[in-house]
Amino acid sequence: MPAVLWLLFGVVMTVGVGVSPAQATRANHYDFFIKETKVTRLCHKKTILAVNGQFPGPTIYARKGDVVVVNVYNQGNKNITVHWHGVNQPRNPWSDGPEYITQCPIQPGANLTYRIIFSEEEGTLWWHAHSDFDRATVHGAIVIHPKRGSAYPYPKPHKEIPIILGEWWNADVDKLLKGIQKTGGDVNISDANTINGQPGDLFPCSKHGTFRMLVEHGKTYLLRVINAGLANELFFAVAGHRLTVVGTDASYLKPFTVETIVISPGQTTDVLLKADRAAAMDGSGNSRYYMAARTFSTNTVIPFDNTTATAILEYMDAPPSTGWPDFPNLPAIDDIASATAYTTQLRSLVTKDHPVDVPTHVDEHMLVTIAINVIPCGPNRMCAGPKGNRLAASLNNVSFVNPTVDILDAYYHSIRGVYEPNFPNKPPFFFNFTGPNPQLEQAFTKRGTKVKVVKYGTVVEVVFQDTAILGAENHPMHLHGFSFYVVGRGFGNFDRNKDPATYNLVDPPYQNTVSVPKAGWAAIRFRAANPGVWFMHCHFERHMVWGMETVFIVKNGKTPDSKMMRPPPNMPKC
Ligand SMILES: *[C@@H]1O[C@H](CO)[C@@H](O)[C@H](O)[C@H]1NC(C)=O
Ligand SMILES: *[C@@H]1O[C@H](CO)[C@@H](O)[C@H](O)[C@H]1NC(C)=O
Ligand SMILES: *[C@@H]1O[C@H](CO)[C@@H](O)[C@H](O)[C@H]1NC(C)=O
Ligand SMILES: *[C@@H]1O[C@H](CO)[C@@H](O)[C@H](O)[C@H]1NC(C)=O
Ligand SMILES: *[C@@H]1O[C@H](CO)[C@@H](O)[C@H](O)[C@H]1NC(C)=O
Ligand SMILES: *[C@@H]1O[C@H](CO)[C@@H](O)[C@H](O)[C@H]1NC(C)=O
Ligand SMILES: [Cu+2]
Repeated sequence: MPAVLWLLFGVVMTVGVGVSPAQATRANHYDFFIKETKVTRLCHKKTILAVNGQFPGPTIYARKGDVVVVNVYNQGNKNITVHWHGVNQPRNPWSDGPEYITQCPIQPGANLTYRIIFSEEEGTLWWHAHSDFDRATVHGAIVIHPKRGSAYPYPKPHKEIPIILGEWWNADVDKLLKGIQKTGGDVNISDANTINGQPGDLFPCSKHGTFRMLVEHGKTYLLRVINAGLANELFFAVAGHRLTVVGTDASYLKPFTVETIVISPGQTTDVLLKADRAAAMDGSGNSRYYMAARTFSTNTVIPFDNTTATAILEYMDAPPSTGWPDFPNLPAIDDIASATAYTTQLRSLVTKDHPVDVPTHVDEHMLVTIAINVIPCGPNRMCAGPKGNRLAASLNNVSFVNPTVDILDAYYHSIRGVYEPNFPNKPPFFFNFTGPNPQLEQAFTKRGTKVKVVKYGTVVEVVFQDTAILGAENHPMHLHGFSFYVVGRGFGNFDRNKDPATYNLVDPPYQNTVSVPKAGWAAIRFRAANPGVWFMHCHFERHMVWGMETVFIVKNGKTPDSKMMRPPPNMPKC
């Protein structure tokens, strides 16, 4: 493409504006107006739901330990809720957000004040709609700076840039959901992966919007990378630059340097990038470098979005170069070995200021199998799932059914018949979970609204076990209300006699979303010292809609500060 045009567009294109900690001292109050907003991507004009007319939505800034108030006004045409992903919300499930789990939806014309109580989180998180598929467009970054007077455990970056990875559908996402609810079939793949809402200039009609990050030579930048996508784990890299990973899910890591990061829906990754390309300065090489995000698929048998989203890193003080920007080397779409090598490097920082508290004894062991399933078609229905059934998904062979009154309200007010307190600690029977060709009858699942009730302070270990039922693949499992230590991860069937010996109880990563490996397992530990009702679900949106989830109810403790807060006024009614 002609360089002159490029430069011309450059002036009007979105420029990555970083916010340094010093600038981020706004009042801790935000107004979110959710409404239909017209946008154009891939030459398609479309109306999406968006917050304050922005896509992605506004960034929330806080300091560690702050309380942030967000007034959400539903000026759209459908029910909605908002979730503050990765914020523990101690004692305050009321503001957590998942529809029919902790609240009834905010109906059109109504509003709700969310109180977001930050505690231990420091780094990057994000917020998103937690109803239907609306988080496809209703999402944004949460940046949590250290407390005033404390510093990052790494050299202060020159600027900080949120990099929100997402997915774009030309179709209306609401129609996608309605479609699968009708047919029982799978969701159409997205038309593009995106970086900060843009597919990038490799796509038609996408030059103007392509996200550009201007850098000065010699300076270091903090990229706050978020995977807000619905269906794709992603590889992300920046041509010509290595990335030093310093945090994930608002918790610091021992720094390590890589060419490519892997990030699952729900996860965040903070990376430092040093703008150190001398060639850019002497004009002998490029002054522009593509950053790129592409799907990491562990089940290429099913359709997946095989597109590459790009943005551009550009040296603002270098002579302009004329050619195409350099392109990063990304691992192959299905390169599980690369992804595993990356994930194995995640280790908590562990310093005096950032200690870990890994539970060494466990009160309650849970083995939770993950499966894609079917449910029988039923009369007079179209059934586009395998063998004329409807697709479903389960944990321990229970496919979760959303109630019509929220579970938190039912728990708090002792309303009977909304949920059953008997989510099982293990699958109904043991077989070679990861072996080939499970029997078709194993593909059927029970359905129910079963929750797991634990006493305050219980140390819970959950071993997630992927199964090969209707196809093994990675699953990004997310827990509300807690971060957890990912103490182990492996392939094959979890062996309770051998595998715990491989656990990392010294410096495991502290995350809110773990990618359970395809035909493998992941072990997490957390102390249930947060009373409330907390959702746990796969962060692949269609798996969640199919029922791959359950709920933890953590009972009140004995002291006042181990009891749930009282409900705020004006919780929406069902
Ligand atoms: C917000 O909702 C409350 C009822 O929950 C209502 O009283 C109030 O007027 C609403 N505020 C606005 C600005 O719409
Ligand atoms: C999904 O894709 C199929 C095949 O391309 C198409 O016929 C259908 O309209 C799409 N569904 C939606 C909701 O866009
Ligand atoms: C993905 O697309 C590229 C071309 O962009 C093609 O070479 C490759 O074979 C595709 N991969 C799959 C698994 O479809
Ligand atoms: C389970 O199946 C896998 C894949 O075929 C096989 O490698 C493994 O040995 C089996 N495990 C057991 C315990 O049979
Ligand atoms: C799950 O439950 C269904 C329905 O009861 C049953 O048919 C199926 O065999 C069970 N599958 C597994 C893997 O437990
Ligand atoms: C919106 O929420 C209300 C309250 O739960 C519910 O009665 C209604 O059916 C919902 N509307 C839709 C379209 O789901
Ligand atoms: Cu999943």
